[in-house]
Amino acid sequence: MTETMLAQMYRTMFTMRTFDERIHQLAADDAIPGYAHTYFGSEAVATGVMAALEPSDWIASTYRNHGHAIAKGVSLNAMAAEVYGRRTGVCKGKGGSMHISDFDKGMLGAIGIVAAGIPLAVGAALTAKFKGLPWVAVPFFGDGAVHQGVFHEGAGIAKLWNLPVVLVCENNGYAEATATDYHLNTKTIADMACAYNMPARRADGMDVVTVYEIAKEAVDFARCGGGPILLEFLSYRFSGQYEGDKQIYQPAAEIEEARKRDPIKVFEENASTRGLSEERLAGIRQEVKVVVEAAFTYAESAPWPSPEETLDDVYVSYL
Ligand SMILES: Cc1ncc(C[n+]2csc(CCOP(=O)(O)OP(=O)(O)O)c2C)c(N)n1
Ligand SMILES: [Mg+2]
Repeated sequence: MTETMLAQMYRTMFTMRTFDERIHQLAADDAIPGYAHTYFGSEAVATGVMAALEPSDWIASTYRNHGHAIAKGVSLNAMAAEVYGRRTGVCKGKGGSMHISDFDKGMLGAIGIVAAGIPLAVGAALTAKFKGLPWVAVPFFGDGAVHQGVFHEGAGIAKLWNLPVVLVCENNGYAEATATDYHLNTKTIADMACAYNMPARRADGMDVVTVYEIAKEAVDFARCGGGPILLEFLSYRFSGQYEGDKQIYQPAAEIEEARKRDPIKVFEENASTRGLSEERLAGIRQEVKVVVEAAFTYAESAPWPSPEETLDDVYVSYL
């Protein structure tokens, strides 16, 4: 892996962290409408997987989508404006934090309904197969999503039709207040793939380089006609389920233990052996802070949609 690629990964992870720290504060101040969900603890997953994708590949996401959107290259200004509900938002202010989508960047959509991104990505993969396009489609979903019917429908049909899908499960230890160990019937999520005769990998989701290497192999496999594959990455949800959740069900010692493997810290600890100096990292952090701050400044003064536009782009017109 080149120094430029590693530096870019650090920049992406630090952008996610800085963006969501701002969201955390805005939600606490009641300055943004609607629910917000932060991605603290899983930054390495979206970053590593996206580094293995081509710009023309597709992803689908969840309400916890800011990290995915940032890694897929969605404009920070347009994301911040969206969170504020402004007209210049990426969905013209109609979606808010939970529903960021940008087809131009291959971001099919973030959806509040658990697991609902899976069939969207499988659909994109079906299009690729029909049209002979070299796309790979990646739905990101949580550990809780594997109990939804559409996870099984998506996995089943993707395998049956040999579609280029890389199913990426972010096992962050909790589905709302329920610990993963408590809600799973199988020992691991990766184990579920055998029901669909699908290959699977389970790996550390805190080290971005590990995530990248595993994702790259899986993406190449799917793109070359190998069919779908399930990846389970182990991370940890440092934040509550949503902004405002007090996390009373997550033991303090468990959070503290998990924070020792904070993906940004893990990267920084290994940076020098990977050829990146502390000065280089500090420079990246400085640049990121300026760019993220500028995005929120832009958003705060962006125009509101007018009342007449309320229903525009909400419903599809086939006329
Ligand atoms: C179909 C559906 N059922 C229930 C909910 C309520 N809900 C929102 S988030 C969530 C937990 C999902 O956990 P997980 O898939 O592990 O994702 P995480 O929040 O940990 O990223 C639930 C049950 C929902 N949004 N959609
Ligand atoms: Mg979860």
